[in-house]
Amino acid sequence: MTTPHHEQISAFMAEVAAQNPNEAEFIQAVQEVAETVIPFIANHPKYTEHRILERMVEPERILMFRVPWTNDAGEVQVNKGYRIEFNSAIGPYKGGLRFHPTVNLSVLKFLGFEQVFKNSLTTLPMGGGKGGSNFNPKGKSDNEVMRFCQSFMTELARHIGPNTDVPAGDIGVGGREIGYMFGQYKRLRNEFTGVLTGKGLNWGGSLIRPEATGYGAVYFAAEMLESQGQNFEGKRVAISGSGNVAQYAAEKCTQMGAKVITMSDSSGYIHEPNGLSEDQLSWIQDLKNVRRGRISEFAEAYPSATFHAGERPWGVACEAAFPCATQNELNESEAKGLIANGCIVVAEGANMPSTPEAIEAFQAAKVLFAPGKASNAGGVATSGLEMSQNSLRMNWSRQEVDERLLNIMKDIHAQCVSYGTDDSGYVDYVKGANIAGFVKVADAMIDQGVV
Ligand code: NDP
Ligand code: 2IT
Repeated sequence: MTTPHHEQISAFMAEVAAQNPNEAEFIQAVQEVAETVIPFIANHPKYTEHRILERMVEPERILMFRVPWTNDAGEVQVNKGYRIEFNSAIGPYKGGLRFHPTVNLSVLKFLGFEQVFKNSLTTLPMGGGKGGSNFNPKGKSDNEVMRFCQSFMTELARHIGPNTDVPAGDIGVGGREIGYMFGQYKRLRNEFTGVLTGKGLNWGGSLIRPEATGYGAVYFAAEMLESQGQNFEGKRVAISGSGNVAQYAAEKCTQMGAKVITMSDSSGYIHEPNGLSEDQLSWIQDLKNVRRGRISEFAEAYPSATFHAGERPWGVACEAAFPCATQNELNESEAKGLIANGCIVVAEGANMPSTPEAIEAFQAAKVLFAPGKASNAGGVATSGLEMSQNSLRMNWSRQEVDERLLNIMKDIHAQCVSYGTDDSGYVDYVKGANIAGFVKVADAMIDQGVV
């Protein structure tokens, strides 16, 4: 890429690459920020003087620990545990825990880095962090998951707290895992406190938190469409994933009059050309959240649908796409296929699901493209609302939380428009989100001195 600041960006990235070898995902996430923020900094020398970006790419603290546990056969198992406390300039470290065999330092550093910008965009006082383990919950019994979570929390509890670091869920960590970890924290500390978010409703959780990431992504996409005088009515929507984010993105799209024609998991995607009905979506929620089965079973239960083994859903014709599974799950040729098939809006529910080349293709075609750090911020924003309710020792109604979520997503959209609109009127939401997220954290870092 050639910009007036090409040399500064290259020099900065060469240093980041040298300092963080073998961390491809982390470097990818930093590169995207550097390309948009370095040209901005060039006109705001205070950020250069205080070496803000150089400090922001270095996590404040990285914790790595052993997680030993025993399986149901009584055999000793061992996994790696991590927590990356990335930036606390504007609030306690905040961000999810991911349990997946692909978890490593690079993946968690990319997620933690993006979380800093995302949390800043929510308008709430939250710093950024991320953690997790290479533990694979698939195929494990509830008792095995419980023993793993208890062992993981036995170490993590030393480092977190409601005013220090507040973890939540991510891939492989949902209500069940948060429950086991909360129970162990309470037992170790003898303290009932809001140390985790995504809690159960009768022990400190917030209404709408389970729905928030998916709903928020759809609210954000609706704002983008509205800016072009459009809405979701009758639009065909392709969604990847079938976990927490995907399920509630599908629910909200359907409520807004769209037809959700695909969902997926790591073994393939299902295509339901008529659009998923409410009953079919409930069936998928039960399949994934209760029976913990595979998406292929949907096509066996509903003959109107087809299952495409080993494929991703981006080849279907649709007007809107929500990648809601994992990083780098939508590449350049898939992006070009979506564009050729008439896709006009893409909102990332997952973190960094589009490759840099895919993003470039979307932007070149003037597709409405929202990066995850803007469009999936509804999850952590509602975690912030859960923290507020815990501090107040009160619970807000479903309607109250949903309205706050909607307003936060509108606010994030406005911030992106404010920093990302080019001379032709096209909004570069990547640039807008990166600069708006950066400014708030950077100014706080300057105020707080060299720490
Ligand atoms: P879940 O564990 O609930 O669901 C994950 C889904 O993605 C499953 O369908 C899973 O399929 C699929 N998936 C995971 N890894 C891969 C892979 N390597 N290849 C193909 N498919 C894969 O996670 P969430 O829904 O919570 O998270 C999904 C994404 O959204 C992640 O990027 C996460 O970081 C992001 N996110 C989540 C938030 C939240 O509040 N939960 C908030 C903001 C972003 P399978 O079951 O086969 O593994
Ligand atoms: O990526 C994310 O924003 C999350 N997994 C949610 C984090 C949170 O603290 O709710």
